[in-house]
Amino acid sequence: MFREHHRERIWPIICLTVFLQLFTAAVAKAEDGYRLWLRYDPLPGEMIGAYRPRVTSVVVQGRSATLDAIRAELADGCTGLLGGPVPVAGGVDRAGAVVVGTPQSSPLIAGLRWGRRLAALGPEGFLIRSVRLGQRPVTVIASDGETGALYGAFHFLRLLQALQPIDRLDVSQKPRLQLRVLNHWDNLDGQIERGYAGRSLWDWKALPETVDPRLRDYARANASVGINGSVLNNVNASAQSLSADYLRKTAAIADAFRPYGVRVYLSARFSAPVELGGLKTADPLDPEVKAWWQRKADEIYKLIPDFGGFLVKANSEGQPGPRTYNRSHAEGANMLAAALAPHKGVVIWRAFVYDPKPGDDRAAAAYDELQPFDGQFAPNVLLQVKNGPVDFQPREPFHPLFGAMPKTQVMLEVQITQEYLGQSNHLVFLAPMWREVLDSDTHARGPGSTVAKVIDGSLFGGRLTGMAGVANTGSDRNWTGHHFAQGNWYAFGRLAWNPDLPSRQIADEWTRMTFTHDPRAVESVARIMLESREAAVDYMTPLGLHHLMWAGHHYGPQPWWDKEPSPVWNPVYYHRADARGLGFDRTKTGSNAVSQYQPPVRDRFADLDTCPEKFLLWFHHVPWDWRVRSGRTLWDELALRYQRGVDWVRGARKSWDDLGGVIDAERHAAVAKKLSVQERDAAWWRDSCLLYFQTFSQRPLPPGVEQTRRTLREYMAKSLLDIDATNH
Ligand code: GCW
Repeated sequence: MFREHHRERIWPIICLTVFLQLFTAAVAKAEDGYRLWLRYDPLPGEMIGAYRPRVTSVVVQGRSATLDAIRAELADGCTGLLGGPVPVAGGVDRAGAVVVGTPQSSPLIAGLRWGRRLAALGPEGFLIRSVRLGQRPVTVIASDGETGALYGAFHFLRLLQALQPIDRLDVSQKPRLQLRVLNHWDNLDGQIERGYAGRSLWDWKALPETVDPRLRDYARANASVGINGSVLNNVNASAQSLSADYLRKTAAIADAFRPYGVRVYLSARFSAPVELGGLKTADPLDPEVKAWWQRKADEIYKLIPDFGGFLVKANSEGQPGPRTYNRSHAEGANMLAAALAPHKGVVIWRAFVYDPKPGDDRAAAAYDELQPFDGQFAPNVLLQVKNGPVDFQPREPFHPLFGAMPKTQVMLEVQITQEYLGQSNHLVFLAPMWREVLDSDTHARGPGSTVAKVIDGSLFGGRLTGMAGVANTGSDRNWTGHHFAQGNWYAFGRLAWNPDLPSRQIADEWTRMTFTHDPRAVESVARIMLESREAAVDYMTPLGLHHLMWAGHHYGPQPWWDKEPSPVWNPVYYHRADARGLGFDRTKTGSNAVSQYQPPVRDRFADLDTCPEKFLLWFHHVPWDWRVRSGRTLWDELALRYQRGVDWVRGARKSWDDLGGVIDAERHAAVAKKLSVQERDAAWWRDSCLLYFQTFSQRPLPPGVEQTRRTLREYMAKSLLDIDATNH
């Protein structure tokens, strides 16, 4: 009787509890983008059915921070993806175990005697194989190093997430590049230079006592795509970051990243011996300066034994450097390299230097300044070269230094954050842009001498290799501001791991991991992504135009601007429009920057008839009535390209709208809103550029190009950023 009575009273409580649980589950599942591509939501039912017997338990023998991370990631990941518990087990007690580790950590793996194969793949490489252990079919993920085992675990999860077969696995991978590094342009006050996704993830005030748990997720995300380094502070560096106080804070971050194989690096201000050490000079040949850096290096490595090294922006845009003391870049880099060498640290020296001397071509400056020093850099120095010779434009030809420094370890720098590409408002998938530079043929050792082969060391040799990406992450809940900008972080990691990976594959796997498995939707989203960069080039800077962005913040167009103190910060410097035509003559009759390329490349670019149309106005000043390949005049073609860019955004909006029922409502709405801004911006770009260039061409807009909506004066009055509060 009592029981019955009790039951009646307890029912409403049970209902309430169930309701609350469902409610919290729904809230927890908020699609705010925080989970990135590591969502681990249940896969389609038929795939769960296929995978289930092959993924029954997770066996990670041994203990260490990395092994614990592997165990947790695999158990969570498999449990989530397969819609039911995949327990952690101590040994192989059933078919379908997933066994992970190194020969050192795992007797099971040691027993397989894969030592030689594993050694050949190195501590970051891995094998994933379907084998039998004690008659039971299992999957083994093995590496010579724990980080490699972690990468293997993420690779296995990615196979599931991309619905790939896992029954007869024989995967063998190792990274093609050694340094796969994010460059954070984060200032110590929490602001991010060229950051569009909130504030810095590093809370310097709270460190080292409090380490934001979010840093673990940051490190996980990086490890999941093989990123193994993170430069914490802006290349426009404050010496403060090398002070004892800040080094302790950096050490706390390094501790949080270490289990995930992410090493920290710091940008070093070249004048730190003066600012921090009270020395009179930072001359790299001064013995006291050398000794100061050596002591600093010793101090750092005591706190952070696996510290990666220094990134240096020297004598560029007001930064101090060896040139200040009449020393060369090589002398500056080698002095720092000597301080780091005993600790196995590296110096990453940036090639982004340009001297704004009147009459110089900015695109030629880095080559002039650095190429003569080929062969003079110490063995632990890498030269970090931006993809193109100017500055992260929507399109640039590859940087001529890639084909011109055979005796130097050259690494590639790309910009993940979209400084010149619509910041966090425009959907622009950057893998195709990076592919374009990686696939560019420098002809340095005959045909086939691609930039990818230069940076992976296979063309010129070289012990150290790498690729850097200027990060697009920040404190925004979805990490990158635009949901699709996550795809650029992802793509950077995947390409740094394997610079041959097709953009299509990257787009496809990211879409499945991040949004949906619906085949129609995957197709449509991947198509939008793959077309987006070309579209941005069309509506911003078609046919080789560049640097037309609003001065300072670089959002929106300002082709008319000529008021910056340095001529090379003015758009008019780059487009050179006049009554005759448009474009920068970089051939013999102009700056002759084209001569910095190897002869076959140089000749192709220098000849108006063979120059690829996408670089036409980069290398040539072209008459308005010049007939381009379509048979149209330059002016008509230019106008139609701008229109094509706008039309593309309209089409993308429609395609996205059609996915309304397939993509979750929260992210669908957020992206839709951004796409509407992108359409407005694209039309704004078209109208202001065409109206302005028309003042030179004096020709009407061809049929098919919409009439402009405002007057040139109105476009000149305010930047898009000023009329738009949604971009932060
Ligand atoms: O792209 C330009 C940016 C600067 C940046 C510089 C660089 C960190 O406008 O903000 O400074 O390049 O790469 O050093």
